[in-house]
Amino acid sequence: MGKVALITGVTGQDGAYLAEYLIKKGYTVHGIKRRSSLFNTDRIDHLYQDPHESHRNLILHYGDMTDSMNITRIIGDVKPDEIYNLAAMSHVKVSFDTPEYTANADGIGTLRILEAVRLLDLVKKTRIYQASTSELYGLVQEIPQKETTPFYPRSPYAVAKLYAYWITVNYREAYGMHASNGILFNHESPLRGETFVTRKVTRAVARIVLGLQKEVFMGNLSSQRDWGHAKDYIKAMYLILQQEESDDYVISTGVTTTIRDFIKMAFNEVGVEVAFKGEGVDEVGIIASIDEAKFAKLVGEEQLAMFKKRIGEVVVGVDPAYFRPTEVDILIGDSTKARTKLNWTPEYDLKALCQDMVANDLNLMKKEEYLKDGGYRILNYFE
Ligand code: NDP
Ligand code: GDR
Repeated sequence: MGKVALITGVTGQDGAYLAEYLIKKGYTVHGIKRRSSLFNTDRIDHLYQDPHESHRNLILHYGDMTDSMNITRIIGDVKPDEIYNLAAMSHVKVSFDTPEYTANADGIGTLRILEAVRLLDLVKKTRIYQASTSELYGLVQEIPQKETTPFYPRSPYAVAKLYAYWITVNYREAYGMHASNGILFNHESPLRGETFVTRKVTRAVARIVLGLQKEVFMGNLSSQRDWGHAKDYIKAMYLILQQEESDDYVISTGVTTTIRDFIKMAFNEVGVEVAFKGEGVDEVGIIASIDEAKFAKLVGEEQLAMFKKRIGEVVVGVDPAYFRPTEVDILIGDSTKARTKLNWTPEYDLKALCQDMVANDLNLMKKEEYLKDGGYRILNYFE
């Protein structure tokens, strides 16, 4: 018999990759999905099986991290070998608008899982992975950040995740639970939510070169992030739960890059050189030059003829609406512990990640004709 895993947040970026990975390993995966007025299962539709099939390896349950009884009932029914607690209100900027909800879902939500496992007498059976975050380091006290670096959270999201981190450690120490924190640095992919910075950029690049959008407005261009590929990071989650002893691990690439440089990289993927000039809210990115052969091959001859006319024009602007009340300026992780103890090594570097995301969004935007206006407006109001 294969193992049974329960994934909260199965409809999210990481939940989708992890579900696929575990199913391939022979697991039966149970996923918790919130009720929504639309399906919202795009990321896992390829894994979906009709409930009438006799041997399913993906089973969905309606649930919510804010509902203790529901969480306890599902864990009691499923009796999983492993729980991956990935569900969260995961957008840092939005957490300033919804701080109480964020504390409830991201902080107390984790307690609900731990307490359910304890009350249901599953402590010896069930291992728990908690999705902790590099946002815990916030106003960084050390560069690079590792497991022993003190935390200094800078958003309601990070403060909620700080509670989740420590309650996980506490239940491990108090009750001998196999409960571990993965302190994951930013990880992205073609499945990344559209309002996180990398995906906002790769979508915008695709739309701009296809002539669907003139310009993209960004927030703080100078912050620095250590970005990896979600496909590599979900493997670390799995490895953490396969260890005999539970423990906490930093998962990162060890390379940090500014938002500005990521924008340049993304445009470069389609042969466009963007140069930045000006400062603060007046900073702009302009089209400096085009590698015509590359652009024509990837985007199209027709689009090249149009885009050449835009050399010298602005494609990136700054809108202070996207600034955060308190910012995390720089993140760079030291994942030596995970690399030595878990034998974890990422396959993707930032260039390969960026290439994957731009290629995906280019294909998508070539199809997504209906997004012509709506997609652009949504991006500008809700990031
Ligand atoms: P996503 O935002 O893509 O996915 C979050 C998931 O949580 C979605 O399935 C969402 O459901 C679900 N969810 C949100 N609120 C609730 C709730 N109240 N009850 C039940 N489910 C809920 O996040 P990622 O996949 O990127 O991240 C996974 C986890 O890892 C999160 O906890 C995040 O905070 C953390 N993390 C992420 C990092 C990253 O760089 N991606 C880095 C470090 C930590 P719905 O689809 O309905 O919105
Ligand atoms: P982050 O990711 O806050 O690090 O949290 P995000 O991609 O939202 O921001 C990264 C940095 O980019 C700057 N930025 C912008 N961000 C967004 N979203 N939109 C913009 O227009 C923009 N312009 C500049 C931000 O200010 C920030 O400095 C992510 C989430 O996945 C968390 O759940 C996770 O815990 C951490 O990564 C690790």
